[in-house]
Amino acid sequence: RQIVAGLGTLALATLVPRSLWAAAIKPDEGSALLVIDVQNCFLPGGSLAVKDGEQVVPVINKIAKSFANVVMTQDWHTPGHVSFASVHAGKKPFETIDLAYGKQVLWPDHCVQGTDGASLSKDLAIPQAELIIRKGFHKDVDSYSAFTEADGKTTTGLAAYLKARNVERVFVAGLATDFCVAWTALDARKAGFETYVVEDACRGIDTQGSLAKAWTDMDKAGVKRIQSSDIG
Ligand code: VGL
Ligand code: ZN
Repeated sequence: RQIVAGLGTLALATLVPRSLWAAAIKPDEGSALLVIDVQNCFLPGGSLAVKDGEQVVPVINKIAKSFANVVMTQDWHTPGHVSFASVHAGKKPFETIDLAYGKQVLWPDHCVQGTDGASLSKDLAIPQAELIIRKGFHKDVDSYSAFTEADGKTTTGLAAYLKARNVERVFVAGLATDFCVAWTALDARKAGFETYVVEDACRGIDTQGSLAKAWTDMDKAGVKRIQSSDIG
């Protein structure tokens, strides 16, 4: 009997769109959407363009309508930032170096403070967004995560902000899945938030296996992987 019921569920799950059988996730007052780094540098024509990055914008605009709380982040580097390959003699973008706080991937110059490349996409349509967290503004420390810089200890203040506003659940979307989205989601778990990553509202860079590793790490940490169609 149980086996028959199990097969029935399986058949239902494969034949009927998930949105019709899975309980929809309804963001409430205790939920926040974190929109990560949807900035010109990571979009087509940008210096660190993420493949198909522009495709996240309409998806994020749509799900944002379900959220009372939306926080956006902005990668915000000094000129000559330590994460730029251009400041390390003989190094090229996507190579790595060892810094005091650990391994650092080196990137093309991107998201320099005050430049057009650092601006949020003009196609984002989220007027209720309440806070923009800038990160990576210390010249010698990178910060993929919206919560904690790459030294593992300097906080951006985001966890305290969300807790002060009684947020218990965060939904993460944006660019790039395997760097700023993943690090943000992992830190959200460490800070005690129920954490969802909206897969189709993100795109990855995928260098040296980084995308598969990010999903494995997030899965292990209890991050829930969902689709935008699960929300509503
Ligand atoms: C990012 C690489 C360097 C990101 C930021 O937003 O994922 N990736 N800086
Ligand atoms: Zn960066």
